[in-house]
Amino acid sequence: MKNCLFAVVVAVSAATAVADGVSGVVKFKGTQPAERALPLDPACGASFKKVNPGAKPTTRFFVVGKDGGFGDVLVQIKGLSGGPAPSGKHVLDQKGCEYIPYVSACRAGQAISVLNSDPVLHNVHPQPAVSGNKEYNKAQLPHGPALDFQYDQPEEFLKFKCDVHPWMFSYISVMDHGYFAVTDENGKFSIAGVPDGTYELLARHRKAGETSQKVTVKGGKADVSLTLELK
Ligand SMILES: [Cu+2]
Repeated sequence: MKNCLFAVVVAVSAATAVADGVSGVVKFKGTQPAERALPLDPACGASFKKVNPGAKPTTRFFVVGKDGGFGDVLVQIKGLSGGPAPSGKHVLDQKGCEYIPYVSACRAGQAISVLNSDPVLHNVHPQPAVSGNKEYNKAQLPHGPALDFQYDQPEEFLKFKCDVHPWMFSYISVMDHGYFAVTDENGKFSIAGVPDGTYELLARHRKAGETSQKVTVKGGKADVSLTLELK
C-alpha cells in the first residue's frame, strides 16, 4: 500500500512539472553593471546578516542568473483584458532592511499587504506617479502589524520606499489585466490561463528598457524566449 501511494505522488508531481500557459525565459545581453554597496546602519546590518548569512548588502538593479536569465522583468500579454483573478493579498515584506520582493506585480484593486519581519522601525512610503493612486507614509513598528494598501489605477513599477532607510525600495506593477508575470532570478516566467491566439508579449525592465515578441498560444501553451539588451 505504501508503494502504491508513493507511485501516485510521483505521477502527480510529474504532471505538474509540464509547463502550462505562456512560459519561457528572458535573457540579459550586454555587460552587467556593478551593483553599489548599501550603507546599512548597525541595527539593519545585524538584521541583514541574520537573513542573508555571508552576503553583502548591495543594490539589486540587475539580477542575472548563471545562464544569463534576467530577473525582475515585467512580462505581459498585450491586448487582453480580464484574466485569472488574483489569489488573496499581494504580500511585500521587509526583511534584513530590504523590501522582498524587490520587483513584483499585482492586479489593480488587489490589497497589498506590507509586513515588517525586522526588529527595527520602518516607514512605508509608496510614491505613485499616476493620478488617482494615493501617496501614503505610514510608520511600522518592529514586527508590527501588517499595513494594507490598494491601488486602483494601473501603474507599472509603482515605487515603495522607506524614509528611515534611504536604500530601501520596491517596485510593484499594478496591472489592469491578469496576463502578466515577473521573471524569477533565472529569468523564468509563466503566465497562466491565456486563451489560444496570437499576441504581442512585452518584456520590460526598469533599467534595461523593453522588448516584445509575437507569441502564438495553442492548446493553452506557448514557450518563448526573449532577450533584453542593455545598450
Ligand atoms: Cu526601513
